[in-house]
Amino acid sequence: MKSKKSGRFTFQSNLIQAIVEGNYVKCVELTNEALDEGASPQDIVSSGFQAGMLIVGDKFSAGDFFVPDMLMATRAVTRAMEAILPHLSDSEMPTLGRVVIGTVSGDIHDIGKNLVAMFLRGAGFEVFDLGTDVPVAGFVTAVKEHDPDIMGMSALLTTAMPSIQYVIAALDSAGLRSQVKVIVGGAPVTQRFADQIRADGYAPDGGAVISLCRKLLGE
Ligand code: B1M
Repeated sequence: MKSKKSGRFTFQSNLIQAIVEGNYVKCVELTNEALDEGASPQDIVSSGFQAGMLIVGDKFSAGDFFVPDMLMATRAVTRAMEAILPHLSDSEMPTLGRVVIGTVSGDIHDIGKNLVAMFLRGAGFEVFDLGTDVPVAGFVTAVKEHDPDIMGMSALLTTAMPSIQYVIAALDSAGLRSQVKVIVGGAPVTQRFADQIRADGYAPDGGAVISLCRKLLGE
């Protein structure tokens, strides 16, 4: 699956092009082909989905793409995500732990968060997905309701990153902070930021989230 010459996956450039063009039919077709040829869901996500969306974002920043272009690319990746789903889930697996996840207040980006939730479910975690633009109180209530081992917050907008801190402060005030491990992620989020706000962990992608959660639960 990896070309010896470049070290790149052979599906990569075509899949990236299909995402940038917002061609969801092609995107699903190429994802299925990559899976048939033995690429792992993690490879497809990082070398394809994330790489393609990075270009879409750059084009948006440069003024070459507009919101409808981003939405077409979103549709393409969302459809392709459905294709990798059966390759992740295994309902026979015992539950490794309970995770509550959501995109923080002010932010409606959900592709990465959905992928993280899919990866976690596939790895055997029970996941409660709170959706997007989740208010601070929504996270606190979910911790009370679901008693999760881990609570994950995703942010794609730099302007939404402070919400993560507010949630951690609210968990503290509610006396819940020590009961749950808090993990954070999303394109602008870094390990440094996670350390600054005293989160328990940071993961750069869906694959890394699984090992992080297992580590936090002492697996
Ligand atoms: Co928006 N957007 N967007 N957008 N958008 C970004 C984030 C941006 C970087 C684009 C750019 O300008 N280059 C920019 C933010 C700039 C900034 O904050 N500094 C931006 C902007 C400005 C905006 C609007 C303000 C545009 C406008 O309206 N003028 C607006 C804001 C809306 C809002 O949220 N209030 C907006 C809207 C949208 C759409 C609705 C059109 C659409 C989102 C659709 C959807 O999500 N359903 C959209 C999109 C698609 C993007 C880009 C192009 C792609 C995001 C994406 O899906 N990436 C994005 C550019 C970019 O990020 N490169 C951009 C693919 C995905 C697989 O990766 O989400 O990073 P990612 O997730 C990864 C990891 O980060 C990690 O694992 C995932 C899988 O490997 N991860 C976690 C994610 N969450 C995690 C949680 C964890 C651990 C790991 O633990 C809990």
